[in-house]
Amino acid sequence: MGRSWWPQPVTTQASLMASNWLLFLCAGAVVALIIWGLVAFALLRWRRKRGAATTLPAQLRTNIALEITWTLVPLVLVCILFIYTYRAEAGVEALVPYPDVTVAVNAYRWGWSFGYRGGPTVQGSFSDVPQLVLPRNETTRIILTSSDVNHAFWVPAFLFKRDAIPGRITVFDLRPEKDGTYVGHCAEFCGYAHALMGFSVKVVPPADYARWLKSGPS
Ligand SMILES: [Cu+2]
Repeated sequence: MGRSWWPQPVTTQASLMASNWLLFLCAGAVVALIIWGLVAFALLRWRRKRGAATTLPAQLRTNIALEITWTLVPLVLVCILFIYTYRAEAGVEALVPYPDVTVAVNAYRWGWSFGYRGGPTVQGSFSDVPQLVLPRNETTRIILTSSDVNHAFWVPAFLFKRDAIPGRITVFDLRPEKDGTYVGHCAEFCGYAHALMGFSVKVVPPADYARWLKSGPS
């Protein structure tokens, strides 16, 4: 698909977030167009005529119908956005009963370890950041924690970020739908080498993943 100015969701969960974002964008654009239209109309319709005296226009006091309208319309709009956001987030948070792959992700100062259930544990270095390999169109359960301070697991292409908190386990599912290599990074300032705390995610066909799991990381 190539580079795009529009975020291209890579996981099933990211698609939910992307469509929710699109809904907000459209709702905001419609509201902006109506307001700019009304402002432009008022500016043009009631601007002072050349040479006309400066008199104040008629001053209105209360207009119950108007007051109710401009209270109810935003209220209804916010309620609709709330419901759709709630549904999108519930979809992102949902856990399948039997994930295909389980990876224990541990964040530490300053790096990541990826421990595959029934497979290797991968750890990297500053110059050679670790890679999280995931099978395409399968659900991977991530069990996230930290062994020292707060970090955050962030993969921009997945439109997803979660805090890694010491003493607490955070569980989520990822289902990538597109092969490729994606950038990941710690998104919680955690000390002087925070900027070097990167990783990458490589999404591969399931057969390649099975082969990789057997032979271990190269
Ligand atoms: Cu960190």
